[in-house]
Order: sequence, then C-alpha cells, then structure tokens
Amino acid sequence: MQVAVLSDLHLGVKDKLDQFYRAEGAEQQLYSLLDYLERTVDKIVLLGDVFETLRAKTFNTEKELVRILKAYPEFASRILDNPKYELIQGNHDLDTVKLLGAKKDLILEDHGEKIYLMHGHQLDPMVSDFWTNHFEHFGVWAGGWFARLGFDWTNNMNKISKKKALEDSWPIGDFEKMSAMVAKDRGCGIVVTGHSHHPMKKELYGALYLNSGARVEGRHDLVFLDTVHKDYDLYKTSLLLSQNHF
Ligand SMILES: [Mn+2]
Repeated sequence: MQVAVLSDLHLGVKDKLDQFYRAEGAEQQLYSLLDYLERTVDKIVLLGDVFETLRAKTFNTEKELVRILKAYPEFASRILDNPKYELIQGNHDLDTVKLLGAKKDLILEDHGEKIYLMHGHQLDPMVSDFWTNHFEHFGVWAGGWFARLGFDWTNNMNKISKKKALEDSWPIGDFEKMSAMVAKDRGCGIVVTGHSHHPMKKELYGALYLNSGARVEGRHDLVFLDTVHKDYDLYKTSLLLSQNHF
C-alpha cells in the first residue's frame, strides 16, 4: 500500500488572511500534486487543519467551514467524491467530523506494518483540554482581527518555521515523544502527525515518528509511506521544487 500524507493547509476563504492562498500559484500546485497522487497512490490522508475555521470574523466555525468549502469548490469535490481520500480532524477544523464525516484518527495495517495517524493536537498540552482549547480559539481569532488591521505576525512566524524546517533544526520535544509512545501503546511501529508544522522523520522509543509539516505560505511538505517496500519518506519544500516532481 502506498499512502501520501498532507496536513496543515489551513485553507481559508481566499482573502488576505488565507495563509494557503496568498502564496502565488499554491492552489494550482496543489491540484497538480493531487492529480499525480490520485493516479499513483492507494490513499491520500489529509491529516488535519486542512481548513482554517478559527480566524473567521465571528466564532461560528461551522459556518466558516461551509464558506471555505464554497471558496474551494474543486478541492471540496475532490476530497468528498474520491474514496482515496481520508480526512482527519485537526484543532483548527474540529467541525469536519460533524459536517464532513472526518475521523479523529486512523490506523492503517498492511504487510505486517501498523501505522497510527492523527493530527496530534490531542497530545499538545497547549490545546488539549477544554479551557485552553477555547482560549486558543480566542487567541487565533484575535490574531485574525490584527491581521485584518495590518499586523500579521503569522507571516513572520511562517518564514522562521519554514527556514527551520529546511535546515532540519526543530528539536525533538514532548509532543514528538508522546506521539511515539501513544503509537507503541496502540501496537503501531510507525506514527504520523501534523499540527506542529515541523516536518520530521525520527526514530523515537523504537517507533518511527513522521510529521507531515505544513502547506501554508508556499510550503509543500509531504509524507510518503510505502508498506510493500518499507519506504517511509519525508519530502520538504525545496526538494520537491528542485526535483520538479509534480
Ligand atoms: Mn493543528
């Protein structure tokens, strides 16, 4: 089985707050990649935070998700009509479970390999419980309003994050360690998360930890799993672009 994992697109409503769309050509590049993946792999897992529902003008995240789907009709019909896609919930698109039938996590089993996939916010102490979750929503929402007024620090944060991702300089923290432990606990030798926007591939506690990074601001991180050949690869922006794969 061949599986591609993408996460953290944070699709918005194609306004200036849309961290995916404001990278020039991002939408067309994404569709070229999906065209290729739909032809070649068995499953395309969208590992959470596919949609950004927390930066809406109001707190109505369900309505915002519907607006986003309407802003990206081609993307919506691809992922909802093609059974190759597996949609997993993230903390910025919690309503995908209720509105789109997304799953909270997924275990894939093939050729003696068990792979655990989750967005990962469940293990993030900053957003895991009810109160901090609601506080986080307020923080992201307030950030959205600052951005509308011209102070958008996500731009800068994304640039720093991208540089660290390419230099592979993100340190291993509790989040990655806990992900590996949870996977082992579920009898899985491989675990894939998104959430941190830190694309990564590390052996931890006898499990292989992979992070599918992000696709905001022109980033093109991708995890590729091949259970037949036991190839588990991480691709990052520069690699895909320089090799001109898609
Ligand atoms: Mn997240």
